[in-house]
Amino acid sequence: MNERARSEAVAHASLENSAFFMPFSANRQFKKAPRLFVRAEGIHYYTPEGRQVIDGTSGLWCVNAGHCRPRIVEAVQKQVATMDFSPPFQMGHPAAFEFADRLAKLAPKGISRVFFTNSGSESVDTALKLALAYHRVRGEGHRMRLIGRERGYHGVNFGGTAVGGISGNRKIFGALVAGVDHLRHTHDLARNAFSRGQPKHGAELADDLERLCQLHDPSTIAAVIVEPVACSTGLLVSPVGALERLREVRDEHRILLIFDEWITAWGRLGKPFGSQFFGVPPDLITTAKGITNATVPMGAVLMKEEIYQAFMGGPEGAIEMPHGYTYSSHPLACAAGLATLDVYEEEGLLTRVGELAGYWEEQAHKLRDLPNVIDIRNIGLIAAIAFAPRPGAPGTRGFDAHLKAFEQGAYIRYTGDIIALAPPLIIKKAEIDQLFGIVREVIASLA
Ligand code: PXG
Repeated sequence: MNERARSEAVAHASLENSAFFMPFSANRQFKKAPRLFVRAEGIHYYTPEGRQVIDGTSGLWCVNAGHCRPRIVEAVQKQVATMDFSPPFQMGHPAAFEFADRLAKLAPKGISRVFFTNSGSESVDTALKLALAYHRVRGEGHRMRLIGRERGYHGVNFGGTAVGGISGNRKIFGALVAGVDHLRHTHDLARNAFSRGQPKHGAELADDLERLCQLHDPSTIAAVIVEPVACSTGLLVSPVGALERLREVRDEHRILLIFDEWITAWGRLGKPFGSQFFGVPPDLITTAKGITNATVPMGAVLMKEEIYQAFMGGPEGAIEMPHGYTYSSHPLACAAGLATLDVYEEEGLLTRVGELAGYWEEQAHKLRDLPNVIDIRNIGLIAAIAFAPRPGAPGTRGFDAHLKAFEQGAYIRYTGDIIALAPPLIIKKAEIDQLFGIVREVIASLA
């Protein structure tokens, strides 16, 4: 056994019976042949045997400034040695207020208040509860229905699973939450294959919101939640005009529009938030991830001033929002978040994609000539490549691409027969070439 094989064997020997029940993973398959990372720096991961792997998906779409940035690492180290935890209910620590104020400055106009959570899933469930409670405190408690979109992903808590539209994530969890309905998804390969940026066709599908308002009566609807760009389901960019249409229906029926910006925020589209990129203002934004460069888990719900103010009408000593998490505004997360904003600002990362997106798009669409490629779509610093499924074995081409890429030095996400790329925003043009070079070889070698 050579040195590399031995160290891999040692690293893997003990995993097959490990107690760890891995999330969203094929546990038995993985534990037989694990793929492990032990170190990360910049745009690279390193395996136990020291192999360098380009991070083609920013971890899970979250390490926007690249890995182990010294400024963020030092801020967290300093904080953990100074104050590890502070209770967030009826107590506070200064960094939480400072961080919220800095986030509010980056947010779209009119969005001025911030509620902290620890993940995207918690942000979504928090936003849905805020929407229901907002209507209730304004005397419109009959607005109880929540609308999501087919193929949408809004995390894994009960509310997010219910408004989510990926059937595989819903079907084994019972009835979920009552009073939820869904818009149709906007994926239309026949009309939109190989779109660059927003697809041209499909805005009319957003008319579903008006249809559902008429079906249920607008006065029963609290909120609609969509991802401006649905990423988990394989990159579905909202077609030209679709988000605007949702906004019009929102204006007409006074329902709340929630954009789930777990991925589209933090510079991924070349603006701090995707809603600024699309020019469509929502009422609430849910986010997580890039908020701390994923160094410490954190999420947030950002909301319009009038939503916050609606809760401020009762007696001053009353708790306005009976909701929150023990780790909301955790000191380590706030320290990581403040340092992350410093890095974003100093390096211009929240707008850098504006310069890079054209080059990225060109390189992505060059893969069109490869066998089995049925679609390439992109926006900002994201691209997805869809393969024709193997007859009788859907999903296996996507998984094989993921495995082969890992062997050849690139970490890429896959969902079914679609691979997704979204590298850290610090990536250089030569590294983009290198990433697409590996992806080209991988696709060419796929049977
Ligand atoms: N909303 C959106 C839009 C998301 O994409 C969540 C909420 C949930 O976030 P948390 O932090 O609770 O996981 C997400 C998460 C992938 C992938 O590869 C996507 C997510 C998570 C893991 C993998 O597509 N999205």
